[in-house]
Amino acid sequence: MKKQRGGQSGPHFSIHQQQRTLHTCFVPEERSLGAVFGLFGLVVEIMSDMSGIIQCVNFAAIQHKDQRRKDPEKTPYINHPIGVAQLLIEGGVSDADVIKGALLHDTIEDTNTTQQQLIDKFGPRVAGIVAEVTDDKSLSKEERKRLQIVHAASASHEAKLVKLADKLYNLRDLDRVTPEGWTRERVYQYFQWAAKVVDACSGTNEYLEAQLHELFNKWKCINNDDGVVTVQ
Ligand SMILES: [Mn+2]
Repeated sequence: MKKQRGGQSGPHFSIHQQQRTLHTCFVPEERSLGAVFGLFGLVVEIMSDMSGIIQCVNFAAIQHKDQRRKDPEKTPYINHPIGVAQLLIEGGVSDADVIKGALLHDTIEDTNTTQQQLIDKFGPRVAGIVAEVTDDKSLSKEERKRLQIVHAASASHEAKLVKLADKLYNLRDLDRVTPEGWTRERVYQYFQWAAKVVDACSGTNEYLEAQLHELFNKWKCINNDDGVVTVQ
C-alpha cells in the first residue's frame, strides 16, 4: 500500500484562495509568518497533487495499454481518460481527486482493475468517484444505459462532473467521426440517450453543460434537415 497524503479529502485550495495566499505572502506590508507557512503548505499540496496525478496517468496507461478507441483511426484508449481530465480543467475544476477520478474512470469497467486496488493506490475518495461512474457489466447493455439515467440524478457532485466530461468527450468524438459499424441512426440514438443522462446532472458545471447543449442543438438541427430520423 502506497503512502497516502493526510486524507484524500484533505484541505483543498481554490484558485481564489491560492491567489489570496500568494498575495498576502508577497505584498510586504501584509507579509506574516502565517502567510509564509500558508504558502509552504500550498506548495506541498500542489507537489503532492502533481505526484498523485502522474501516478494515475501512469496506472491508467498501463491498464488500458492494449485498448483502442472505436474511431476509424483506432486512437489509443488512454487518450480518452486524459481528454476527460482535460475537459474538467477547461471547466475550471481544481479538485485534484476529481481529476484523478477522471483519469481512472474506465479502469474498473474496461480493465481487470478492482475497486480495492484503487482504494489501496489512490485512496477511498478517488476510488469512490470511479465506482460511481462504473457500469455493472453483468447487466444487459440496455439495462446499464437505463440505470445510468436513473443513477445520474442521485450521484455525487464529483461523479456528476466526471460523467459530464465523459459524455462531452464521447459525443465530440461521435460528432467528429462515425465509429466503424455504426449507422447514423445509432449515433443519433446515442445522442438522445446521453442528453437524458446530462439532463439528470444539470446544475453541476456551467461550461461543460453549455458545451454539451451546443452539441445537442447541432444534432437536432442536422437530423431535422436531412430527414434521417425524426426528432422526438
Ligand atoms: Mn469513459
